Amino acid sequence: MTDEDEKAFDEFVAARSTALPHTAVLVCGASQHDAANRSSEVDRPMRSLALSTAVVSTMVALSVALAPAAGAAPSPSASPAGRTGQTPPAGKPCVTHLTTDPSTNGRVSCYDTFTEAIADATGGRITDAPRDGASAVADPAFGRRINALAQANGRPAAQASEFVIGIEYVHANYDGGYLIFAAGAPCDDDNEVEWRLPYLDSGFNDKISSFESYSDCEANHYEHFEYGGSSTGWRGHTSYIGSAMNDQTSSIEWR
Ligand SMILES: [Ca+2]
Ligand SMILES: [Ca+2]
Repeated sequence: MTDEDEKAFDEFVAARSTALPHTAVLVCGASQHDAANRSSEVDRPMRSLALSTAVVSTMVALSVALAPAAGAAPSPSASPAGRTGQTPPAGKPCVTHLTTDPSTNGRVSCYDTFTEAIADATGGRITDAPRDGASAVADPAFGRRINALAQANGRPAAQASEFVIGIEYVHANYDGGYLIFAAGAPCDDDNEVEWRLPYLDSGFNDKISSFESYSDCEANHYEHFEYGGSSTGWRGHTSYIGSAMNDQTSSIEWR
Protein backbone atom coordinates (compact mmCIF):
# COMPACT_ATOMS: atom_id res chain seq x y z
CA MET A 1 0.00 0.00 0.00
CA THR A 2 1.35 3.41 -0.87
CA ASP A 3 1.54 6.16 1.72
CA GLU A 4 -1.33 7.87 0.00
CA ASP A 5 -3.40 4.72 0.06
CA GLU A 6 -2.63 4.17 3.70
CA LYS A 7 -3.61 7.72 4.56
CA ALA A 8 -6.84 7.39 2.63
CA PHE A 9 -7.57 4.10 4.32
CA ASP A 10 -6.92 5.57 7.75
CA GLU A 11 -9.23 8.44 7.02
CA PHE A 12 -11.91 6.10 5.81
CA VAL A 13 -11.74 3.93 8.90
CA ALA A 14 -11.64 6.96 11.18
CA ALA A 15 -14.69 8.48 9.56
CA ARG A 16 -16.63 5.22 9.56
CA SER A 17 -15.81 4.06 13.02
CA THR A 18 -16.35 7.44 14.58
CA ALA A 19 -19.23 8.92 12.71
CA LEU A 20 -21.29 6.53 10.68
CA PRO A 21 -23.99 4.66 12.49
CA HIS A 22 -24.85 2.52 9.56
CA THR A 23 -24.05 0.14 6.44
CA ALA A 24 -22.51 -3.91 5.93
CA VAL A 25 -19.58 -5.69 7.60
CA LEU A 26 -16.35 -4.41 6.23
CA VAL A 27 -13.12 -6.19 7.01
CA CYS A 28 -9.66 -5.29 5.78
CA GLY A 29 -7.81 -8.24 3.95
CA ALA A 30 -7.64 -10.39 0.60
CA SER A 31 -9.24 -13.70 -1.01
CA GLN A 32 -10.49 -15.78 -3.92
CA HIS A 33 -13.79 -17.28 -4.92
CA ASP A 34 -15.43 -18.06 -8.18
CA ALA A 35 -18.90 -16.77 -8.72
CA ALA A 36 -20.34 -17.14 -12.16
CA ASN A 37 -21.43 -13.95 -13.82
CA ARG A 38 -25.16 -13.67 -14.01
CA SER A 39 -27.25 -11.73 -16.41
CA SER A 40 -26.77 -8.12 -17.35
CA GLU A 41 -28.04 -5.16 -15.45
CA VAL A 42 -31.74 -4.84 -14.95
CA ASP A 43 -33.58 -2.34 -12.85
CA ARG A 44 -35.20 -4.16 -9.99
CA PRO A 45 -36.88 -3.52 -6.69
CA MET A 46 -34.73 -4.01 -3.67
CA ARG A 47 -35.23 -5.72 -0.40
CA SER A 48 -32.85 -3.49 1.44
CA LEU A 49 -33.56 0.12 2.22
CA ALA A 50 -31.82 3.03 0.60
CA LEU A 51 -30.60 5.69 2.97
CA SER A 52 -32.59 8.86 2.83
CA THR A 53 -31.08 11.94 1.26
CA ALA A 54 -30.90 13.55 4.69
CA VAL A 55 -29.03 10.60 6.16
CA VAL A 56 -26.61 10.47 3.25
CA SER A 57 -26.00 14.21 3.55
CA THR A 58 -25.27 13.76 7.22
CA MET A 59 -22.92 10.89 6.45
CA VAL A 60 -21.06 13.00 3.93
CA ALA A 61 -20.80 15.93 6.30
CA LEU A 62 -19.58 13.78 9.15
CA SER A 63 -17.06 11.98 6.96
CA VAL A 64 -15.60 15.28 5.81
CA ALA A 65 -15.59 16.75 9.29
CA LEU A 66 -14.02 13.77 10.97
CA ALA A 67 -11.49 12.64 8.40
CA PRO A 68 -8.66 14.75 9.90
CA ALA A 69 -9.09 12.78 13.15
CA ALA A 70 -7.22 9.89 11.48
CA GLY A 71 -4.06 10.96 13.28
CA ALA A 72 -5.58 10.47 16.71
CA ALA A 73 -4.05 7.67 18.74
CA PRO A 74 -6.18 4.59 19.34
CA SER A 75 -6.88 3.56 22.88
CA PRO A 76 -4.53 0.75 23.90
CA SER A 77 -7.20 -0.52 26.24
CA ALA A 78 -9.81 -0.98 23.54
CA SER A 79 -11.95 -4.05 23.98
CA PRO A 80 -10.80 -6.98 21.85
CA ALA A 81 -14.45 -7.35 20.92
CA GLY A 82 -14.16 -4.25 18.72
CA ARG A 83 -13.19 -0.63 18.54
CA THR A 84 -16.29 0.98 17.18
CA GLY A 85 -16.13 4.70 17.70
CA GLN A 86 -12.33 4.82 17.91
CA THR A 87 -9.61 5.57 15.44
CA PRO A 88 -7.69 2.41 14.58
CA PRO A 89 -4.07 2.59 13.45
CA ALA A 90 -3.21 1.93 9.82
CA GLY A 91 -3.90 -1.57 8.61
CA LYS A 92 -6.35 -2.49 11.35
CA PRO A 93 -8.89 -4.97 10.02
CA CYS A 94 -12.33 -3.40 10.12
CA VAL A 95 -15.76 -4.84 9.48
CA THR A 96 -18.67 -2.79 8.14
CA HIS A 97 -22.05 -4.31 8.92
CA LEU A 98 -24.76 -3.92 6.25
CA THR A 99 -28.35 -4.05 7.34
CA THR A 100 -31.70 -3.14 5.84
CA ASP A 101 -32.30 -0.61 8.61
CA PRO A 102 -30.84 2.82 7.80
CA SER A 103 -30.41 3.49 11.51
CA THR A 104 -27.97 0.59 11.86
CA ASN A 105 -26.64 0.11 8.32
CA GLY A 106 -22.91 0.84 8.15
CA ARG A 107 -21.76 0.19 11.69
CA VAL A 108 -17.99 -0.36 11.66
CA SER A 109 -15.94 -2.53 14.00
CA CYS A 110 -12.14 -2.64 13.89
CA TYR A 111 -9.83 -5.29 15.32
CA ASP A 112 -6.22 -6.08 16.01
CA THR A 113 -6.19 -9.15 13.79
CA PHE A 114 -7.86 -10.51 10.68
CA THR A 115 -8.83 -13.50 12.81
CA GLU A 116 -10.96 -11.36 15.11
CA ALA A 117 -12.47 -9.41 12.24
CA ILE A 118 -13.56 -12.58 10.45
CA ALA A 119 -15.03 -13.95 13.66
CA ASP A 120 -17.18 -10.81 13.80
CA ALA A 121 -18.04 -10.83 10.09
CA THR A 122 -19.17 -14.46 10.24
CA GLY A 123 -21.28 -14.08 13.34
CA GLY A 124 -18.77 -16.08 15.34
CA ARG A 125 -18.77 -19.12 13.02
CA ILE A 126 -15.16 -18.82 11.88
CA THR A 127 -12.91 -18.01 14.81
CA ASP A 128 -9.63 -19.49 13.56
CA ALA A 129 -8.94 -17.54 10.36
CA PRO A 130 -5.27 -16.62 9.94
CA ARG A 131 -3.99 -13.44 11.58
CA ASP A 132 -2.67 -12.24 8.22
CA GLY A 133 -5.55 -11.17 6.04
CA ALA A 134 -3.66 -10.96 2.76
CA SER A 135 -2.50 -14.57 2.81
CA ALA A 136 -5.86 -15.78 4.10
CA VAL A 137 -7.82 -14.21 1.31
CA ALA A 138 -5.37 -15.48 -1.32
CA ASP A 139 -6.05 -19.01 -0.04
CA PRO A 140 -8.98 -20.69 -1.89
CA ALA A 141 -9.69 -22.71 1.24
CA PHE A 142 -10.55 -19.51 3.09
CA GLY A 143 -13.10 -18.58 0.43
CA ARG A 144 -14.62 -22.04 0.57
CA ARG A 145 -15.03 -21.79 4.32
CA ILE A 146 -16.69 -18.39 4.04
CA ASN A 147 -19.01 -19.59 1.29
CA ALA A 148 -19.86 -22.79 3.15
CA LEU A 149 -21.77 -20.71 5.67
CA ALA A 150 -24.31 -19.91 2.96
CA GLN A 151 -26.38 -22.37 0.97
CA ALA A 152 -27.70 -21.66 -2.48
CA ASN A 153 -30.60 -19.30 -3.04
CA GLY A 154 -30.08 -17.05 -0.07
CA ARG A 155 -30.52 -19.62 2.64
CA PRO A 156 -28.01 -19.69 5.47
CA ALA A 157 -26.30 -23.05 5.99
CA ALA A 158 -25.16 -22.05 9.43
CA GLN A 159 -26.95 -20.21 12.20
CA ALA A 160 -24.66 -17.25 11.83
CA SER A 161 -25.98 -13.76 12.38
CA GLU A 162 -23.78 -12.36 9.63
CA PHE A 163 -22.16 -13.50 6.40
CA VAL A 164 -19.22 -12.08 4.49
CA ILE A 165 -20.65 -10.89 1.16
CA GLY A 166 -17.63 -9.19 -0.36
CA ILE A 167 -14.21 -7.64 -0.07
CA GLU A 168 -13.24 -4.53 -2.01
CA TYR A 169 -9.61 -3.67 -2.75
CA VAL A 170 -7.87 -0.39 -3.43
CA HIS A 171 -5.46 -1.99 -5.91
CA ALA A 172 -5.77 -4.50 -8.73
CA ASN A 173 -5.12 -8.19 -8.06
CA TYR A 174 -6.85 -8.03 -4.64
CA ASP A 175 -4.07 -5.93 -3.21
CA GLY A 176 -3.70 -2.82 -1.09
CA GLY A 177 -6.22 -1.59 1.44
CA TYR A 178 -9.38 -3.62 1.63
CA LEU A 179 -12.87 -3.58 3.09
CA ILE A 180 -14.83 -6.67 4.01
CA PHE A 181 -18.58 -6.26 3.93
CA ALA A 182 -20.83 -8.47 6.01
CA ALA A 183 -24.60 -8.69 5.96
CA GLY A 184 -27.38 -10.49 7.75
CA ALA A 185 -28.08 -13.04 5.02
CA PRO A 186 -26.44 -14.52 1.92
CA CYS A 187 -27.51 -13.51 -1.58
CA ASP A 188 -29.76 -15.64 -3.80
CA ASP A 189 -30.03 -16.52 -7.48
CA ASP A 190 -32.53 -13.98 -8.72
CA ASN A 191 -31.99 -10.41 -9.91
CA GLU A 192 -33.31 -8.71 -6.81
CA VAL A 193 -30.73 -6.67 -4.93
CA GLU A 194 -30.06 -7.96 -1.43
CA TRP A 195 -27.63 -5.36 -0.04
CA ARG A 196 -26.65 -1.85 -0.94
CA LEU A 197 -24.05 0.73 -0.03
CA PRO A 198 -25.23 4.08 -1.44
CA TYR A 199 -22.25 6.07 -0.28
CA LEU A 200 -18.67 4.80 -0.29
CA ASP A 201 -16.69 6.76 2.28
CA SER A 202 -13.90 9.14 1.41
CA GLY A 203 -11.10 6.66 2.12
CA PHE A 204 -12.41 4.27 -0.51
CA ASN A 205 -14.41 6.55 -2.77
CA ASP A 206 -12.94 6.54 -6.29
CA LYS A 207 -10.23 4.04 -5.29
CA ILE A 208 -11.62 0.53 -5.83
CA SER A 209 -9.66 -1.52 -8.39
CA SER A 210 -10.58 -5.16 -7.68
CA PHE A 211 -13.12 -7.10 -5.66
CA GLU A 212 -14.25 -10.53 -4.53
CA SER A 213 -17.79 -11.58 -3.62
CA TYR A 214 -18.92 -14.34 -1.25
CA SER A 215 -22.07 -16.02 0.01
CA ASP A 216 -23.65 -16.37 -3.44
CA CYS A 217 -23.41 -12.65 -4.05
CA GLU A 218 -22.29 -10.72 -7.08
CA ALA A 219 -21.67 -7.00 -7.07
CA ASN A 220 -22.32 -4.02 -9.28
CA HIS A 221 -20.14 -0.94 -8.86
CA TYR A 222 -21.39 2.51 -9.76
CA GLU A 223 -19.51 5.64 -10.70
CA HIS A 224 -21.58 7.97 -8.52
CA PHE A 225 -23.28 7.88 -5.14
CA GLU A 226 -26.69 6.23 -4.99
CA TYR A 227 -25.98 4.03 -8.01
CA GLY A 228 -25.59 6.73 -10.62
CA GLY A 229 -23.37 7.14 -13.67
CA SER A 230 -21.45 4.30 -15.30
CA SER A 231 -21.27 0.84 -13.77
CA THR A 232 -19.30 -2.38 -14.01
CA GLY A 233 -22.29 -4.65 -14.47
CA TRP A 234 -22.85 -7.65 -12.22
CA ARG A 235 -19.77 -9.71 -11.50
CA GLY A 236 -18.77 -12.18 -8.83
CA HIS A 237 -15.20 -11.00 -8.78
CA THR A 238 -12.49 -9.40 -10.85
CA SER A 239 -8.77 -8.84 -10.39
CA TYR A 240 -9.13 -5.56 -12.29
CA ILE A 241 -12.29 -3.55 -12.52
CA GLY A 242 -11.37 -2.14 -15.95
CA SER A 243 -10.04 1.19 -17.16
CA ALA A 244 -13.48 2.77 -17.44
CA MET A 245 -14.37 2.16 -13.78
CA ASN A 246 -10.95 1.97 -12.16
CA ASP A 247 -10.82 4.36 -9.19
CA GLN A 248 -14.37 5.51 -9.98
CA THR A 249 -16.64 3.48 -7.70
CA SER A 250 -18.79 5.53 -5.34
CA SER A 251 -21.63 3.10 -4.53
CA ILE A 252 -22.13 -0.67 -4.64
CA GLU A 253 -24.99 -3.15 -4.76
CA TRP A 254 -24.93 -6.90 -4.10
CA ARG A 255 -27.42 -9.50 -5.35
CA1 LIG B 1 -7.42 1.79 -7.04
CA1 LIG C 1 -17.15 8.10 -8.31
